Amino acid sequence: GISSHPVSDLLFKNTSPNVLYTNDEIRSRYTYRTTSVTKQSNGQYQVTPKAQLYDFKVGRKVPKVGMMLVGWGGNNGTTVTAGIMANRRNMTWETREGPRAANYYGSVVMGSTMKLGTDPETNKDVNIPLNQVLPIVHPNDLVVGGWDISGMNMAEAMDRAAVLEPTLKAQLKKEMSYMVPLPSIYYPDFIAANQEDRADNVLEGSKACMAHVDKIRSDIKDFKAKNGLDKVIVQWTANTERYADLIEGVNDTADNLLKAIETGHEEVSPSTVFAVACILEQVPFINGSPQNTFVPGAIELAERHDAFIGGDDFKSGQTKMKSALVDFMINAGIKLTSIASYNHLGNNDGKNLNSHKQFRSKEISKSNVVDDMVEANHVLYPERGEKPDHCVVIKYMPAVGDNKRALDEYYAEIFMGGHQTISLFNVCEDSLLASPLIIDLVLIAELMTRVQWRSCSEDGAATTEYKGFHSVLSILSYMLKAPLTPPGTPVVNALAKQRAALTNIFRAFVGLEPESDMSLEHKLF
Ligand code: NAI
Ligand code: DG6
Repeated sequence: GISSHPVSDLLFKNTSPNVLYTNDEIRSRYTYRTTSVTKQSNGQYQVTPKAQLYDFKVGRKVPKVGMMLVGWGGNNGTTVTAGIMANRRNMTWETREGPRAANYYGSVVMGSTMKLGTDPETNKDVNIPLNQVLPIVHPNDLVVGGWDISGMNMAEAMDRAAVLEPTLKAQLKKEMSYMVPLPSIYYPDFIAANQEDRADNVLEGSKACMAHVDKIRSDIKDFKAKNGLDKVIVQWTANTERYADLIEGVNDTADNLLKAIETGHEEVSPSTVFAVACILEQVPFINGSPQNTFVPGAIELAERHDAFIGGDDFKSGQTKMKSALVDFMINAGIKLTSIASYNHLGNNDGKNLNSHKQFRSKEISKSNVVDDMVEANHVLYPERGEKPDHCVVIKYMPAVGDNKRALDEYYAEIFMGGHQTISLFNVCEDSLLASPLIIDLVLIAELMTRVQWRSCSEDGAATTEYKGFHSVLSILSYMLKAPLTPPGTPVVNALAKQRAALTNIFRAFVGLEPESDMSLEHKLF
């Protein structure tokens, strides 16, 4: 039953006997209902409803958190840092369109709401901000730091990025000029050759070594100590790297990967070295770029250390739209037959992607994002392996800077051999879309470090010890183009499903049923 512990810091209280509020935790007992399906020899499906009881507990104490970014001096790094500082100080600034004020638009945690339930008196839905469902860190309280191979201070780097208004930058300039990225590791073979001229802040050595792992670990420890932090989350928002070759004996297992780092194998990328350092330090590490940072050995290492990892590649403009639109079309019974995705951009990301191997990493992450939706519909796509043609083009056009242009044509077959063509022109201010995702990834990853679960039998007796979620945080999928999932588990790209998974898991932690949108209360009377 409900304890007498204070719930006054929470926006709502669940009166169910399945939820218990203690000083330190919210505990819920939750029945997870699924459907087991087996195909009989006569072709008929046998369907069996299943119910599994779980206990969840979520720590209520919101910790002091540091966010360390790899690639801090880049467009995303400078923009998210400036954005947090501007919000923290409630800044306003003049633009030619009038005054603007700091906000967190584009953050699903800070800017969206979730239906809590229905008010019986008014019969209307009650919606609450997503960040009020559970105790979540406020981004204004994040302490930001990180590494960059460019030693430019953050004020100058913010100018170089050319994203924010001069009137805002002027207010942030002084404080940001004292922020200087830590030296980073630079293995030139992994990013485009055209990045070499900014690499003036690098640690000695041009291939993987344990000294680099140790240095990153000590940077994290120092940052934590210096700022009095309870936790640190690290995120890769540095340049897109080329894929690392997957080689047996090198990066296929945790032990081989550690050995490969010790012996300086050339197929270990900087991002994998960062991931390994964070895993060993038990600090969550999220990859915001498309390369295969999480080689099998890195995933095994994370599992071994119960460390959280998440990735890959922020899903900001074009792909977010794609994973909503394709979901709509295919679920509407419309046969999508081709997607042509063209984009040009003029920021440093675009410059780096001008190089073929780095482009290839991005092409892969942008191309696989409709596969699950297509595979789920064998009515429209009856042939094995049948899928829409999908082409991704990226061109570097310096003049447009961070204002990426994304042009998409969706071509579909409709009733009786007809066609539907949807053309989209999406002008995405790239770093302004990516920055709130960086924040969401940190806030949700941090929350997951405070969640524990155990299984129970039907009579309610615990059958396992409490432990954390699986190391691979697939709950972060909504923010990512190529979601990493625990080995052997399916990838979900459809945007609505990703959001439902996120909000329904949050609901389970506070003893609420998944939102079914049945609204029977408005239909049965
Ligand atoms: P950027 O090029 O402005 O910033 C990247 C920064 O990383 C640069 O300052 C560079 O000096 C630094 N860097 C490169 N290698 C490094 C290393 N080994 N260690 C530390 N720093 C290193 O790029 P931007 O626009 O900030 O994007 C960052 C990444 O995020 C790119 O990989 C991009 O593809 C990815 N991304 C960006 C999205 C967006 O909407 N802006 C969306 C999806 C992914
Ligand atoms: C060009 O596509 C450059 C890329 O880095 C993208 O800007 C970035 O991955 C965001 O892509 P999307 O498809 O999520 O808008």
